[in-house]
Amino acid sequence: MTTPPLPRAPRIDAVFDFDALLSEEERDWQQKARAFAQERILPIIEDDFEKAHFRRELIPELGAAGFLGMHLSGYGCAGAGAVSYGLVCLELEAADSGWRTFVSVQGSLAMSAIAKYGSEEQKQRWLPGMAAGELVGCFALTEPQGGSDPAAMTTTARRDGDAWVIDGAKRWIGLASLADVAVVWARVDDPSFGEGGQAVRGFLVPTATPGFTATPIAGKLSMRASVQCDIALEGVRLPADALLPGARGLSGPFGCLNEARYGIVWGAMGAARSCLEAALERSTTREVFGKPIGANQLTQAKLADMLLEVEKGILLALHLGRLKERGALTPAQISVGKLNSVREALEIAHQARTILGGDGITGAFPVMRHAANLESVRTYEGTDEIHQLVLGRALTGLNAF
Ligand code: TGC
Repeated sequence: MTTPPLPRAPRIDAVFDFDALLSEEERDWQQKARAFAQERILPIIEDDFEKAHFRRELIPELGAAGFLGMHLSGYGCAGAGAVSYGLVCLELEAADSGWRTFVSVQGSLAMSAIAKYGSEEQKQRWLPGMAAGELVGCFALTEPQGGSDPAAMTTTARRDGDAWVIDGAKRWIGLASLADVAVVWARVDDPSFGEGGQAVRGFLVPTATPGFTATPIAGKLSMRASVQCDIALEGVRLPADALLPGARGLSGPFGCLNEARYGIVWGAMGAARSCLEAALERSTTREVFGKPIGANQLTQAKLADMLLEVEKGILLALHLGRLKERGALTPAQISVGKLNSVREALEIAHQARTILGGDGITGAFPVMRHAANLESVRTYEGTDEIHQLVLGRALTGLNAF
């Protein structure tokens, strides 16, 4: 007797009519990013992850698609809405967190810093090339002793005549070894904060400047298809106009982190959706004990719980996106989204792996790659604990840092 064909898994995004909540322009961005992910990233990503290879030649293609700094206006940027940007993050991260991270570092961090705090000359010099993917930027905030407390920064910039001289070290800086320009945050003497006062200021450092060295961090078991670096800054001498005039104090870099964290709220749900799709497909195509594994109650309970969190996470992301478009999104709300999306995406990846059985640990499925990547996403842009404490402070009014 031949076994009848098993039913095909339905598309997850058809379960709720999420697309009905989007404008035509938003759906266009979603479709463009989904096509890019499927045609340009998915065919090569397992191999790149295995070989720890970053495929630099895709950068101009991301620029041509309009994804780089797409939420910014002017200077060659697309001027898209926050929801459109979020949908692009989701679709790219459904392929791999490394490529969503590229778009985040370039657009949400480096380009946002220049757009928010740069002079007109700085914007003209850097933004059009970065939007086109001809120039790459990085964002150097985190230091080797830890990333959670940027107020403990030790990198300094001092005046020497008309010049600035920067000394220090940064770690876990995405794209630094490929970058043309680094947005470097450093401590500067600032008498406006009283005698001996200091402020954190941002500098645009062309990476060809003597004294700037970026070294890719080897041995990563996560984000293997992207590049994170150590940076050494040894007597890096810059002209006076390297300073970003519009940022003074930690609210400068935090303003950019808000942008990147917002993208993660969406992006992590892309990784989660990809894991659920893999588990769902396997549930209807793999038989154990004479029936599809998806016919078992325990498997269905797992799938239902996964669906619940993907749908809730995407709806939360949409709500935050609409708030952002109204200019009403607060850092505490972003913390809710970042904490929830990454935590739930990781749980979904782990549950999906159990449904895939032994094959789930291989590169035949994207699930272990997503799980490994999400460990990085959980840590950067504010750990779970940082976001819990931001929310604890918002609830109690008491600072527990
Ligand atoms: P505090 O020192 O009291 O405040 C400093 C100033 O910053 C303001 N601020 C914010 N402004 C805008 N958005 C936010 N989310 C902000 N959070 C704080 C604050 O109002 C104050 O302004 P002002 O004008 O009064 O001076 O700091 P805090 O107590 O508010 O914050 C403490 C804490 C722990 C929440 C903060 O330090 C924090 O968020 N820590 C986590 C930092 C983090 O996410 N690090 C990872 C960065 S990831 C990275 O660098 C890699 S880039 C990605 C890559 O390259 O791959």
